[in-house]
Amino acid sequence: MSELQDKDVLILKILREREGEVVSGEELAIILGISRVALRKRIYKLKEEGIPIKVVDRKGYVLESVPDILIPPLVLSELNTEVIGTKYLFFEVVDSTNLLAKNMAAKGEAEGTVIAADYQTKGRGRLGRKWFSPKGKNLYFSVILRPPVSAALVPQLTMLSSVAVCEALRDMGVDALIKWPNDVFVKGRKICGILNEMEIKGGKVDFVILGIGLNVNVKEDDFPSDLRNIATSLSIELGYEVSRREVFVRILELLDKWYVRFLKGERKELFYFWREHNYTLGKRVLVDGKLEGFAIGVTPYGELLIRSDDGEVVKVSAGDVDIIN
Ligand code: BT5
Repeated sequence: MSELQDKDVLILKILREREGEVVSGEELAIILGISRVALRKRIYKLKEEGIPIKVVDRKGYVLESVPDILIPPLVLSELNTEVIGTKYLFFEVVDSTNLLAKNMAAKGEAEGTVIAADYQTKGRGRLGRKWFSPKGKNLYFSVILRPPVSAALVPQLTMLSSVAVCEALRDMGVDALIKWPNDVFVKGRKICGILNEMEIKGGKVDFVILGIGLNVNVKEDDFPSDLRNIATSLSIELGYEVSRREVFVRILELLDKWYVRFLKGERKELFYFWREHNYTLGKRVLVDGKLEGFAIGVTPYGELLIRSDDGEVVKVSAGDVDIIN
């Protein structure tokens, strides 16, 4: 976190700890080690960014409520992680957070940087498909990682992303399951899509982008007709509006937890979680419209094992899976 961001985060932490109470400018300025004029400037900037801090004449500042926005000082004031979110950037609109993250990573942006947007004009799925990304309702973000592992282990990061999202949703009481290789489903409908992209340089993994799109507050009517019967959102499932920021922070914290374990080589639990909350295993599936059989397992490298009707077991490392029953 930059020093500039640091001070804004601290202001918000203090005001939020004492929500509804007037905190004097003098006290805040002393804690932050800045002048009262400099403090005032920061407060007005935070107000411009959408945080409703009330200035009480000659008394100080009070935060009465916190809106559901994703600006860095607010997100960072709630986030408790080791690697993921060490730097966080938020944009009102981008073409695709994955494209932006890829460009930034290619220019050397550090591991752990998170890039989010309020909406995307060219949200991307796999194989050139589109990701429906309306404004102000959902989460669209990308994480830059530089794992010091061989490319063969990178598919485990897809597992890791879907596990983190699935765990966050299950903690909220939603019956989320992981559909191989990169989706999170609730009651047979897609709630989250994950697009992980890898760049290799000199035979080594240069960076990996984890791109996550989660439907949070879209209503059924908001979906285009082709998605209405196959997609869902947290608010549809829970019956109430959900704080995007709360879910975002929780997912980042879980990504961090699983990533730190991954780096230490502790991958068994990830595998167990992935298997236990799996939507694909044990089902009859059709892969890429041509290979039909039972999904019987997954390898440590994230490949799906299909037993076809003639008894042959086939490993699939990428593809689209339709569940037949
Ligand atoms: C995915 O692709 O599921 C990966 C989606 C990743 C989106 C995130 S958002 C942040 C980051 N920046 C990006 O530009 N992308 C990532 P795939 O498995 O190919 O699925 C795409 C298919 O999902 C589409 O063809 C639709 O059928 C369906 N779909 C599109 N938008 C959806 C949505 N919002 N909710 C549910 N399903 C959707």
